[in-house]
Amino acid sequence: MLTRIDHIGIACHDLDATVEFYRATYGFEVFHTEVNEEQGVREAMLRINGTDDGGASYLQLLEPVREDSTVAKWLAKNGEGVHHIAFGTADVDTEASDIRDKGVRVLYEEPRRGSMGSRITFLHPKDCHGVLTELVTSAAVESAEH
Ligand code: CMX
Ligand code: CO
Repeated sequence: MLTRIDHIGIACHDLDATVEFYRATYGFEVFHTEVNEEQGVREAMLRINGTDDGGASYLQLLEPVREDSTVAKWLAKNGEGVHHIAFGTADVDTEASDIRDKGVRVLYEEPRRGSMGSRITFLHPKDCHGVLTELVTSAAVESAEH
């Protein structure tokens, strides 16, 4: 079961400037930052709402750290903007396999490491009416269940 919108991924050229826009305009503060080398991004998670990790959702601001990263490629083609949406689930492995069985391309054989110790995978945008879709099981859910 997909239980919530975990985050919206937004691609930007300048992470610090984009973080400052969200702070100055909406009052959203940075909850977490990290570099994910595998994904080729430096990212800031801005937490919105929710009183704990189970209820919150995030904006994930993404700046490429390599020319050949997927986000760099996307920015060169589209400019800044919404890059993907991410649904939260307690069990990304089962969700991914159920969705694969429906004929949607799941990009990774096994979920990979995402923000804040989460496990993530992606569905091909061409199989999702143009929306790059991520499935996420947060570290909080993982540790509560295992
Ligand atoms: N949203 C919607 N459509 C997208 C897209 C996106 N974010 N990225 C690519 N596409 C479309 C392209 O427009 C293109 O369509 P056309 O053929 O009609 O022009 C098609 O998909 C192929 O795109 P491409 O530019 O040739 O790019 P690739 O096939 O090399 O890569 C994808 C596309 C989805 C496989 C790749 O971006 C990917 O592996 N994404 C998952 C990983 C990721 O996005 N990581 C960054 C975020 C990390 C995080 O969230 O933690
Ligand atoms: Co994401």
